[in-house]
Amino acid sequence: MTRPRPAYELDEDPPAPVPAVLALGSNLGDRGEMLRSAVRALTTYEGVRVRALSPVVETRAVGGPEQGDYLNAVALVTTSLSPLGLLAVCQQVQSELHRSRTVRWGPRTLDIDIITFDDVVVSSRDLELPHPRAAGRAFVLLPWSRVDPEATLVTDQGAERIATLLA
Ligand code: PH2
Ligand code: MG
Ligand code: MG
Repeated sequence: MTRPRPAYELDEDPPAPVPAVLALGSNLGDRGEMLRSAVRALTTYEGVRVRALSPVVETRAVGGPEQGDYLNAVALVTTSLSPLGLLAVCQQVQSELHRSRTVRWGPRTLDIDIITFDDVVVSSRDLELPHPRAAGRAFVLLPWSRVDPEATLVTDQGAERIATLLA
């Protein structure tokens, strides 16, 4: 199946604001305050509107070394930024909040990942959309399903309802 190409490139702003889904996680320090600060910081960016927030869920760490439980949440946003522009905002918020993470998959004060960006499906060196591991991650799907029960995610098997993926 060939998909229509998105009307814009990874570094090109969409012609009108588009929906995107962000996943937030923290398992170091004051985890709840870290997630709240992250959302507050996101709202200060001109090109990003936070539309809805999921409940915060506590989850066992998946992968990596032995580490503490995470608090995870999902934010539904609309953005007038390009995919790479939104990624830069996520990275800037992480560094504004002094993200600390020493090992890949290891404990971190804050992680913000783009899960979906409009209907863009792309695999580039800088960014993969949708997030390549989201479909298998309950710590993303569970909070997402709480804030948007009807959401779907494009996987290798095509678009799947996240409720189905979660089950
Ligand atoms: N993030 C990871 C690896 N493992 N586990 C949970 N429960 N929550 C996370 O946010 C998480 C993880 C890498 O980003
Ligand atoms: Mg992550
Ligand atoms: Mg990340």
